[in-house]
Amino acid sequence: MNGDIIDIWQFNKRYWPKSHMKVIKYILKWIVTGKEIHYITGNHDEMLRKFKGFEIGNFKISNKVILKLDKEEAWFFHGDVFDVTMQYSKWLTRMGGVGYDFLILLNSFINFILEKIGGNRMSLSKTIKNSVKGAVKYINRFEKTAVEIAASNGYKYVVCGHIHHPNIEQFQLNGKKVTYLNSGDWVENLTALEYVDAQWSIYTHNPTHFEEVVYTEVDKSNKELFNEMLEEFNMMKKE
Ligand SMILES: [Mn+2]
Repeated sequence: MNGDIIDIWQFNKRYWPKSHMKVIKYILKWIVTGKEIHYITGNHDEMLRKFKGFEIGNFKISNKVILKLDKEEAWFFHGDVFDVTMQYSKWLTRMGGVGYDFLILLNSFINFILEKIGGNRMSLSKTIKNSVKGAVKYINRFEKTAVEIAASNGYKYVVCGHIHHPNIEQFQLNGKKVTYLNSGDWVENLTALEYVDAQWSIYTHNPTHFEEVVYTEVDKSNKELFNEMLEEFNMMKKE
């Protein structure tokens, strides 16, 4: 999990949908069944950076991870570290953080209006990323920086997130081949990276599949769980 899994700044005690709990349960199930899980910190869950190196069973929190994949080394990190070093353009470097979030908010508002008046939904951030010269430069610069550092350290793969731009691309630098990979996001692209049989690919989720999955299992509400506990205690009190 390559950063920004939980948006701690947006965290709200009163808003914790069952679908979120389901994801946590799923990850817990992986931990219990012995799957190795790395939680890499991002800028939205930067509070967890305090717990860098925390390990419980096969679950580990880190800022970066190096994995051996078929004798080659893959370097994983979120990517917000470049926000400081690139200093390319102030508003663009913040695109991965505040600026992008604002764009998504504005976008959902525009889509809300568009749907009301019978128009088609649109992706503002995709339009901006693909048409604004600076945005394209920002993405290129991000990719280049990652590839340069990966090449000088002898990593074959460099795997990032942060810039909401899914991509798999081969680079050649001073005779060294480096594959740049970006997992994209689950805000608008709904993408993840998969590595199967020594082959990388980008998984794209079909948004129409969400409903089917989320409502198949009947979960108990917090109130139901509390009442269950209450019953247990009441049973204890009986003479
Ligand atoms: Mn980020």
